[in-house]
Amino acid sequence: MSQTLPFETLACEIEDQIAVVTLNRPQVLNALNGQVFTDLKEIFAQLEDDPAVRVILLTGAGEKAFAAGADINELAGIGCSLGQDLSHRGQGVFRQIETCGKPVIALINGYALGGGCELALACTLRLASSSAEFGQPEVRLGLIPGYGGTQRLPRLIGSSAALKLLLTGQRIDASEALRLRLVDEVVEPAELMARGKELARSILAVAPLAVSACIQAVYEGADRGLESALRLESTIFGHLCDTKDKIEGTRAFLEKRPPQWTGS
Ligand code: CO8
Repeated sequence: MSQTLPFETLACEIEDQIAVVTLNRPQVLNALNGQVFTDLKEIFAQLEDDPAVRVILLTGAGEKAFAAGADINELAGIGCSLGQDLSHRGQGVFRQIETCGKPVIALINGYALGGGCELALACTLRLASSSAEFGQPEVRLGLIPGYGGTQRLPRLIGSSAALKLLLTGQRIDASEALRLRLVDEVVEPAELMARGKELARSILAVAPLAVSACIQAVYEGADRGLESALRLESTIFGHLCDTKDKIEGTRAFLEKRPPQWTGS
């Protein structure tokens, strides 16, 4: 059964444990204004708490854009203090998405520029349509990324490749984004949603607690030195050893049957 949740700037449909969140301001190429951040914060809080949702797909309405960045109408008049506040608020929402404990797969259906590219970077995985374009054009507006782009982009693709994008503001196409490992896969536009759902289903087939544990180990470990990160891995591994799903997963393998996960 599918469920639809209404929001002013986005749509959300939940079906078969997969939530599809769609940024819905196609008339401005899904530019991210204050209301989008309010709605994203609310929907991700709901999806995090909803046991019926295990994978989240995030995309943009229309055929042109995932999101063409922060809404430049809102940027035009702001000064230092408000700029810092808005940057901090947006970073908080993107961090909430990154740490919601469920895989969030960006389906990048068109322009992913500025804050739109930063939003994709905050997702767990990125699939792009072959028509997608990426860039951090903030320098062309006299700015830098303010929603985490200067930090997540170099962590994902390396400092040098990231600085090339950040310093020039140039756009790259989907095949170049794949070459840089900015995205994980590129598919034809008509196949993007189907491929996203297929990937989501392959995650749904494995143990739910192990999925969130992988995400936690990778993200928390990345902020630590190797020794500390390895201890974190052992700690999380040990906790999983006490779960019913680990008992079920190992037993099912030995009994040569499919496992029945309970998420406990
Ligand atoms: N903000 C507001 N409106 C936008 C935006 C945007 N980012 N992008 C497009 N639009 C609007 C256009 O103004 C236009 O509106 P209208 O029809 O009323 O004129 C409509 O969307 C369609 O756009 P275009 O006519 O420009 O479409 P084109 O196909 O000709 O061009 C582009 C598409 C290349 C994507 C072009 O629209 C463009 O360059 N957009 C701006 C991209 C950009 O610079 N993004 C970065 C913004 S800055 C940012 O993201 C900073 C994030 C950190 C902020 C931290 C604190 C607040």
